Amino acid sequence: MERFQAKWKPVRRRKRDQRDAERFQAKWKPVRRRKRDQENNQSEFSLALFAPGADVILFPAIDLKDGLCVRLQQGDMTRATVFSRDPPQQAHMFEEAGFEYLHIVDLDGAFAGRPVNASAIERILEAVSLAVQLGGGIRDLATIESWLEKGVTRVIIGTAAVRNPQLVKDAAKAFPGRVAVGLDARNGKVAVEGWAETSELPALDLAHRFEDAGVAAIIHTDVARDGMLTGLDLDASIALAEPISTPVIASGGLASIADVERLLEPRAQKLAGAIAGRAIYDGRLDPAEALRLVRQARMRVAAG
Ligand code: AMZ
Repeated sequence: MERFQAKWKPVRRRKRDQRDAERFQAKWKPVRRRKRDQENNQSEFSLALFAPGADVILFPAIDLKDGLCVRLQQGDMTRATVFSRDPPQQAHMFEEAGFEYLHIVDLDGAFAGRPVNASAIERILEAVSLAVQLGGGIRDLATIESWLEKGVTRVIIGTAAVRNPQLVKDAAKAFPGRVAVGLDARNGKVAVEGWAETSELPALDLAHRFEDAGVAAIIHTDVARDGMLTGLDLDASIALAEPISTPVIASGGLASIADVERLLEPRAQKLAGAIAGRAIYDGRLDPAEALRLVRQARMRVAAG
């Protein structure tokens, strides 16, 4: 940790100077973006969203390939369907539909090991005031810090959580509540590098690895189901969530309102939410109906 601080302090100071300069420009920032920045800076914001049992969040997904919104099948870049050529407009539609938290993946970034669709992501951040979690190609602290400063609510670390677990621990400590782990499972093992590779690491081991690190959430994706509309594998996500205290978000295969109903059943109460992709884009899941169920469930929890 000391070495980490020594290495990162000067960068932080530089960033702070930069931030001071930016304050002068703050009044020129679009109102929407300022609202989200404020919320992100209230450190309890994302933590409160994940108080156990208090909330379930349905995240609409925007996966970016070559600057466009696509859905893949099982993470295969050769099986991509373009659903929108205008990512900010897509994000705006999700905001208008009533979603509160976007899930964005820089697919080219996940393969390249560095951000590739940064300009599309920055335009999304300017266009909406939704909270945003972002993954794909985030492999070092400088990239994490830079995205958080640009208004991303929390970053998702996938490959580096396997290859460089210390990064997750350092980042979670430096940015409490703002670091999530992407746990992409193929046959029980963790997939990395855009899912082009499968590591030897069992998914359950990765979940346990960060138990004390202060990670905000684990996003558990079943690679075989992703984009296939087969239904979520809630059993697997619940089994992963049961022995750990980190909130788990289920992903991969969400197909219809039935998945949302099952997510809200008492047996799934350890789950903090789910990601919806293709089902929204091709009209199988009506956002209004899904969000109504989520809100009803919240009111039930609030009423005790
Ligand atoms: O669909 C894919 N091929 C894919 C995908 N959706 N590959 C990676 N990802 C997502 C993970 C996680 O959110 O689900 O990218 C993120 C991990 O990126 P990285 O660069 O940290 O491994």
